[in-house]
Amino acid sequence: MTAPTPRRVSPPRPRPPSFSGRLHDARTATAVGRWLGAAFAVCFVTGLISHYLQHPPSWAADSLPSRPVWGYALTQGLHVGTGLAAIVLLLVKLWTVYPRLFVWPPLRSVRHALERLSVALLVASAVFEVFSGLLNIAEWYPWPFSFVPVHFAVAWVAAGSILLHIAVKAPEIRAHWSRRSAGTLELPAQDGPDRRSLMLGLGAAVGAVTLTTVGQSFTPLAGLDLLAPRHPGYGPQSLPVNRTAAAAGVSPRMLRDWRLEVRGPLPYSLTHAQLLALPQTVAELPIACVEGWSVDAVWGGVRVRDLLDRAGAPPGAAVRVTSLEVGGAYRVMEMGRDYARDPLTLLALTLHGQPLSPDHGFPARIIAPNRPGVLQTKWVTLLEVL
Ligand SMILES: Nc1nc2c(c(=O)[nH]1)N[C@H]1C(S)=C(S)[C@@H](COP(=O)(O)O)O[C@H]1N2
Ligand SMILES: [Mo]
Repeated sequence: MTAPTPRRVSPPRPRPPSFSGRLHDARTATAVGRWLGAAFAVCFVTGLISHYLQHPPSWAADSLPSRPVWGYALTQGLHVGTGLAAIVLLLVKLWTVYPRLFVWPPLRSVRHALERLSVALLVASAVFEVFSGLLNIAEWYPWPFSFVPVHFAVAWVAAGSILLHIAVKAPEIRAHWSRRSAGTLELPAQDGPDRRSLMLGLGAAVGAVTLTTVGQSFTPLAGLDLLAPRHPGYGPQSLPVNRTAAAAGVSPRMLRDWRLEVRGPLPYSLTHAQLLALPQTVAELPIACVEGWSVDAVWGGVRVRDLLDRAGAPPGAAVRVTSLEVGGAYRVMEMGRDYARDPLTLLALTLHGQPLSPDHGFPARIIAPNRPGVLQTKWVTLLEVL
């Protein structure tokens, strides 16, 4: 007699949850994904515009467009507006496709593993972009790296993985693009009330987020601006402030013997009173911050090109502007020829007819058309002809 061989007990196979509703199918994923893709495309293009206005390649630096004057306010408002909408769209899209995490077996082939890896990269980079952007507009930086270069670099990762995802999913996207596209046997392709409700809810959520924040750059809707971190009318002289004089370490003592120094072929310096005695220009121009708020204001001051001409600058000259501020990333700024020659580019001395408040850059600041807020240098002390 032989002992009975012990029977092998195979471990129970995990039973994945099953999802049968229409809200997790390819048609819903496509319907939400189209909007999300559009939002990311707008964010990417407007982000590139902002990046290249701030860091132009040397061949383009002299001929950046200074018109329309509100160009940067528009592109940056779109960037932050579509970025906020993308948070809602991304969360709904992830909810729609999360059952894919339970597909068994998780990895079927090398090809399938690569496809899953690209989706992991897509989700991680997209989540990082929208949430790092959100924290940036709230000026909260709970990370050890510098926001701008990392947000810019990860944008390329997100853009690349979105394009790859679209390419991989092209047949499914095509099959589910329109409401009447062919469904599968188990799930006919008509849009049921459940999917319509989801899309309506999504539209309402995106609408609510947009309406309660867009007023920070689109001032006709400023009254609805309940959730944005900035409000157009708040701040000294009815204009928000990103970095106060105190935060920048600019004290009244530093301003006591203030003079504007202009270096060039014919260097000179001017006191505040001498600057006010020069021909003044008034221009209505927006401050448009990278963080998505913008406000139109009436600035008065001396044309930068007049100051450069007086220093004997050649007509094609660019200019380097330096602030009194001691540290800070925006202490020194360069401006190419077309900005420097623009008749609306001012060394501003007044705001809404009053002397600049200390937080707005007293005694003098740069204001130029179609220019990122970070380059509208405050507390200017030195202009150098380049
Ligand atoms: N010297 C200096 N200028 C600066 C800054 C700064 O930090 N230092 N911040 C810039 C930024 S980010 C913006 S949006 C505008 C804000 O201008 P406001 O404070 O006059 O509204 O100033 C710009 N000028
Ligand atoms: Mo800014």
